[in-house]
Parts: sequence; structure tokens; C-alpha cells
Amino acid sequence: MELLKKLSEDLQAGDVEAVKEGITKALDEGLTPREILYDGLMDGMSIIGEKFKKNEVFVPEVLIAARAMNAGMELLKPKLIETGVESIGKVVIGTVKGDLHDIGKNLVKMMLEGAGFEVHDLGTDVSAEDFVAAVKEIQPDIVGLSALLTTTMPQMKNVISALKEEGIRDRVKVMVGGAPVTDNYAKEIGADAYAKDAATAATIAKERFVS
Ligand code: B1M
Repeated sequence: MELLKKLSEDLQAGDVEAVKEGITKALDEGLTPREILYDGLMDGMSIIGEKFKKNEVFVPEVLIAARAMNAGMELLKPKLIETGVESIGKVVIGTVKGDLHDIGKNLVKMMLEGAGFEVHDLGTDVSAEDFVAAVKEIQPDIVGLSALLTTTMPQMKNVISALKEEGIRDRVKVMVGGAPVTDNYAKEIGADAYAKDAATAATIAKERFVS
């Protein structure tokens, strides 16, 4: 569809205003927030990802595309989240230490909120100590860990070890995700669940971790 193709292209160009306009127009034309997210914004981001891999674009271009992605997600957020839903559980979420990627984590957060969770976002580059402190303070049902770099994935294991050391591992379910993370890796480090994408994360959280 032309509108979504243009949205994807505007996102790749990092044109925040055009992305916002495109989303508004798409909503006006009756497209669903999900279609706009997946076939417009995420399509653009994955094309940028491929180009980045092939050295056809570099960090600055990726950053401006990411900024446009975040602006678009902010605009879509209220549409994706059902209003007036009572909290069905608490989640503490963050991107692990040394890792600054937050687009996927933000999407997971949005989907969890949409599913009715109260989500406490610790941001990016979050140390194991900070996750532990948040679990003690907030007492969530679930801790969500995101990692996009193979070099930062081991931080997930560190968080689980730190929870064990503090004697609070049994109080929370640990869910992990991010492009390099796999189900096997999740099992290997003793996480309770792996989710391949934001929608799956919300489904697992709701169906397996809260009653
Ligand atoms: Co970075 N980067 N990056 N980057 N970047 C990747 C991840 C990379 C694969 C690109 C590549 O080489 N092909 C590569 C990692 C290689 C590796 O480790 N195997 C890479 C690299 C190398 C780097 C730097 C080291 C580059 C450099 O400086 N030389 C550097 C590291 C900085 C750091 O973190 N310390 C870096 C920097 C950046 C930017 C800052 C420029 C920017 C991030 C901006 C931001 O996030 N605010 C950036 C981006 C945007 C990317 C790519 C292009 C896109 C990531 C993204 O947002 N995808 C990425 C290439 C790629 O993935 N194709 C790349 C869209 C997003 C919706 O998907 O994050 O996978 P994703 O999230 C999904 C699922 O994974 C899952 O659900 C989400 C939605 O469905 N999910 C979870 C994620 N978290 C979850 C948690 C869950 C459950 C599911 O439970 C809690």
C-alpha cells in the first residue's frame, strides 16, 4: 500500500515530520495501528538495519531513522494501548548494561501496557545492581531484559545471578529478548521465558506469568 511504503521511506530518511504526518493520514484512512507499526515503521527500520549491515548507511543515518521511529511510536502509542484497563501485573523492563538499543524494548513496553501491565522502564545501559534495586522497590511480577548486541547478552545472565545472590530470584519471572537472543540461550542462563517479538512477549506475560 502506497501510504505505508511512503511511511517506510520517510522513516528511512529520518524525516520526523513526514513520519508523523504519514501516521495521521494512515489512521484517518482507517489503517490499523498494527498495520502502520509493522508494515510502515518496522519495515523502514528493518531496511535500514539491512543497509547498516552492508555498510550502505552508517551510525548517523541509523540514529536519525531511530529518532523518527521513536517519534512515530509515541504517536501510535495511545492507539495501541487500550485505555481504562486495570493493571493485571507489574513489569520492570530495561536494556542491559553496555547496550543502548531501545526501540525493540520500547515496543515490548508498549505491547505490555496494551495488554494491561503497569510497566516500569529503567531505560538503557541498566546494570544488574539497578535491576535488583528496582525488583526490591517495585516488586514486579516480571523482569524484562532486552539485549541487541552479542557482547551484551551475557549481562542477562549477570542479572539473573544478581537476583539469586540477593535471594529474590524466586519472586519474579525473568523474560528475555532481542535480536541475537534465542530460546536456547534463555534456557541456558535460567530465564523463565524468551519472546521473539513484542506481541509474543505480551502474550507470554499475560498467559503464563499472571493469573
Ligand atoms: Co546497532 N547494532 N549498534 N544501533 N543496530 C545492531 C543491533 C546490529 C545487528 C547491526 C548490524 O551490524 N547488522 C549490530 C549488532 C551486531 C551483534 O552484536 N551481533 C549493531 C552494532 C554493532 C552497533 C554498534 C556497536 C555500532 C557501532 O557503534 N559501531 C553500536 C552499539 C551501541 C551500544 O549499544 N553500546 C550500535 C548503535 C546503534 C544506534 C545507536 C545507531 C541505533 C540504536 C538507536 C536506539 O535504539 N535508540 C542502532 C540500531 C537502530 C540498530 C539496528 C539497525 C536496528 C535495531 C532496531 O531497533 N530494530 C540493528 C540492526 C538490526 O537489528 N537489523 C543494530 C528494530 C526493533 C523493533 O527490533 O530491537 O530486534 P529489535 O526488537 C524486537 C525483538 O528483538 C524483540 O521484540 C522487538 C519488537 O518485535 N525484543 C524483545 C527486543 N527486546 C525484547 C525484550 C523482550 C522480548 C522481546 O522481553 C523482555
